[in-house]
Amino acid sequence: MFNSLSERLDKIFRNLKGVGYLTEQNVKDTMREIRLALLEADVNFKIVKNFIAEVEKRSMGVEVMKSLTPGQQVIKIVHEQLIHLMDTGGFELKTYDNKLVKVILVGLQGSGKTTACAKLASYYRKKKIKPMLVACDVYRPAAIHQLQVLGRQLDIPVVATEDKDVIKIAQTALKEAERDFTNLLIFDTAGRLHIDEEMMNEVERLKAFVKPDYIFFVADAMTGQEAVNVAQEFYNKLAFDAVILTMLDGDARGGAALSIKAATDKPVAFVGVGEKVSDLEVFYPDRMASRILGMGDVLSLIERAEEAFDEEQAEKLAKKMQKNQFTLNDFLNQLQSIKKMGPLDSILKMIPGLGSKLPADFNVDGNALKHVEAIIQSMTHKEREKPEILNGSRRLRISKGCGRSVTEINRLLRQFEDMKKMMKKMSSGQMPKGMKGMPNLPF
Ligand SMILES: Nc1nc2c(ncn2[C@@H]2O[C@H](COP(=O)(O)OP(=O)(O)O)[C@@H](O)[C@H]2O)c(=O)[nH]1
Ligand SMILES: [Mg+2]
Repeated sequence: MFNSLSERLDKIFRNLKGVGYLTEQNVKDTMREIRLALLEADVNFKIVKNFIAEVEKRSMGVEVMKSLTPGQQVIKIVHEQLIHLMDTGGFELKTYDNKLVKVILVGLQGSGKTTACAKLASYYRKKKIKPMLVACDVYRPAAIHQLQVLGRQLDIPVVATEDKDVIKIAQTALKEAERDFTNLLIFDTAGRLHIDEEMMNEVERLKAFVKPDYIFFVADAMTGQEAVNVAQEFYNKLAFDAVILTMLDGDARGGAALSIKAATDKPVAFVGVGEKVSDLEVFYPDRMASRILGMGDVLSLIERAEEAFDEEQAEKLAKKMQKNQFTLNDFLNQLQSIKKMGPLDSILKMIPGLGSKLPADFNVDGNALKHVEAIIQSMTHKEREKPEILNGSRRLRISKGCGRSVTEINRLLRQFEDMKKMMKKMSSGQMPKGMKGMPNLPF
């Protein structure tokens, strides 16, 4: 899928190969190509404009990672930006086994609503939820029949009456749902080929009466630029909660997936990937971004390069440890990048032969860490590089600065020295058996 877009980007980045660094000009050239590719893939032009501006801004400011080529660096940014654009913000259709949740599906005719109703019902029944379907597409007898067939196939009840008024059908459905202890009531509605006042008003009335917990807008991934207008009109009238994007198994282009979220700020929650009732998947922006780029190999390469980047840094530190040049500044840097790089234990694990010898319960107390950080931050740069200059009056000043006692500062410095000695020993291969000589770490 998304063939043209992925091929297009592939070609652009092939052209970028061999360029040593990202200049203003080659970022501009690349952005022009990406803009064309996205437009060709039917992404709405306004969304393309914002997207490009954002990617360009990020590309210009960024330092090209040593382990990436400039082309890969741009792909990384485009990929991240695509994910950002399609972010679901943690959207989830919440169901309960002791409470009724009501859902209405809306969208144009042929977008896959009726099929999606059955898919959703089947999906949630697997989660021990009791679904029921409601046929509110009163204009086409075939549509009612279609839902009934799907319901029979799944052994899920379908409410279908002779009424021509959707409110009457909904009334019946709500009663039956209550009697049946249903947890999930899914309303299928009529769609037209184009936006239509009458149809919109009908769904609005249904919404007012049913008071649904969720409204899903069902969109065909094959619809291009038009998807944005349709989504926006539906959103203005009905304020839907999320999108089900169908036909993603076909030759669909990227447009709708990218555009609807940006236009309505409502996330894609599910994707339809086939005609069978089991062909429903939860939407993952990162997977979709990878599919849009069609560059699985390149992306995994980038991931590996990023890991290598972390390892590079860690190796530098390990060398410093070996040479006994590890300072309080390095230590502070480590503390501060704990979230990103993993804590000191991960650095220690980088030292050849040590990783397997660390005790299993080797971990770090978050609060103690904050105190250590505060103490080091109250030192001058020079003090951190050469802690031996820390005399009594300096220690008193630091104590006042960080609100920790001098005793605590003394303990930290003693432990840091012990730790350094230990690191040197360990990294030169003189590991004490079973970590018996392990000093108390400052946390
Ligand atoms: N390939 C494919 N076909 C689908 C998908 N969802 C629905 N369809 C088919 O698209 C056609 C229209 O679907 P339908 O549910 O009747 O659309 P509605 O008019 O919105 O209710 C039917 O032939 C479905 O089998 C999908 O995700 N992939
Ligand atoms: Mg239908």
